[in-house]
Amino acid sequence: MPLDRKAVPNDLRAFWMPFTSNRQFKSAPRMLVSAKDMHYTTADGRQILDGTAGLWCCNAGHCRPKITEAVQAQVAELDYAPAFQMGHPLAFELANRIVDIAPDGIDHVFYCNSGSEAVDTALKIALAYHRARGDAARTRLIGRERGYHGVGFGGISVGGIVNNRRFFGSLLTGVDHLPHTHLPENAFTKGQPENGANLADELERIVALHGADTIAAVIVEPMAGSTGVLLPPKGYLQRLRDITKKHGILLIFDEVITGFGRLGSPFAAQHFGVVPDMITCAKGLTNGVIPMGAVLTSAAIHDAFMQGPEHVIELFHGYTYSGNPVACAAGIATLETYQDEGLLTRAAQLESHWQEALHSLKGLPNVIDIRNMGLIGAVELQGIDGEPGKRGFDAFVRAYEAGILIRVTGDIIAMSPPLIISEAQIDELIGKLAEVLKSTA
Ligand code: PXG
Ligand code: PLP
Repeated sequence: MPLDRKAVPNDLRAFWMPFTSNRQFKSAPRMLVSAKDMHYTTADGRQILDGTAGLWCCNAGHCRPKITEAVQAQVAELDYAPAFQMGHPLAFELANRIVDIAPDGIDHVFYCNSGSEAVDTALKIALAYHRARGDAARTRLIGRERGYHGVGFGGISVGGIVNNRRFFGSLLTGVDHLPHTHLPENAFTKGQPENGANLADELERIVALHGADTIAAVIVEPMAGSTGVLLPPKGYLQRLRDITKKHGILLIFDEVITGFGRLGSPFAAQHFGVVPDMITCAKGLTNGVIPMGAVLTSAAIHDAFMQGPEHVIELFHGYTYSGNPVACAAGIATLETYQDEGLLTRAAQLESHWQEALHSLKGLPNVIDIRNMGLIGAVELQGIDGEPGKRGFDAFVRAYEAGILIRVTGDIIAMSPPLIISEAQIDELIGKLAEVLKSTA
């Protein structure tokens, strides 16, 4: 008998769900069974407008034919090839295509399987790079408060989220943090905030404390998505670049969310006109269809490793699934879809409509801030005293019932729809959210 994919399981116990309130979910499941373009279909047959591109990853929308067909063909042609000491053509082709759309000065691609792995890979490359150049004392890593860099030990160490410190022990040593850039005086700013570029100068303080010659790298999200859409003040990223360069410190942009068109350029680095030494990416690289991440590096970093006897492995790092053929096929078809449909710059065209729609929510009950950039938006709600996250979570559940998918981080609603969204669908998304906010007052 063919598998009935629409059948809803009646035993939900075995699957321990990630970043989920498992008991709440299992008491009232939100089950998705199919997807097409801008919509999910639920197990009870409802259409849900996707306001989050899955988890910030389906930038071209869902079940796009070119990607589906490429994956189907590849899995039947070459399912897997060993990643170490062996190669297959698609891995090279995809790397070249990524470099083609990357900022000038970014020339090499190291594959992994997720954003978390990309972050840990980039941190390891930074340490090994300095060592390869005879600068082995540079071992410190600098992150930022409220940074999210995935769930590996490296990523949670440079990240700035209290729950990771509370639950998972002492983490990596030799890590310090910049202050976050989220200032109350920037509330309700449309687009990039004016105040706060000077927060980058805190790096000078950290350098003065530890000594530049002990610091390997600074890692930041050019725009912090996961902890509630925290925007970089005007001039901030340029200042970080200037200070890192002055002190020989590598700058890593974690573009797991901002990569692949989210801000209206292929990468945020291009949008802000600031080129880091490394970029981490994942998510939109394969439109979320097959897990894949990557670290993009400058030639200077890559070339520093290419020395010594030729049979020796230059970088002692890699994953069983680095450059998996099916993931590469998905990546190539994804980049073609982005290019065919102009999606890597479409957010720039939609930005003003998106911004005005979003800011029309100002004045609704409990709305204390609205932030936007590219095709990303956040609506911050006043938390309920003694029950942080409750108002946000209620809004999320009601939104799902109303037919829209949003994300919440505590009491902050975040949205990042597929880049194929129409202006009418933006109006529908924001209109339904307005009704939800009125009803959760
Ligand atoms: N870095 C950044 C900047 C991210 O946003 C990761 C690393 C980790 O990627 P993986 O593929 O290991 O999850 C992320 C992931 C949300 C949300 O709704 C954000 C992420 C993942 C899931 C949900 O804010 N960001
Ligand atoms: N654990 C064991 C026992 C392994 O043999 C391997 C890989 O061979 C790994 C972990 C790492 O797995 P991956 O390469 O998929 O990250």
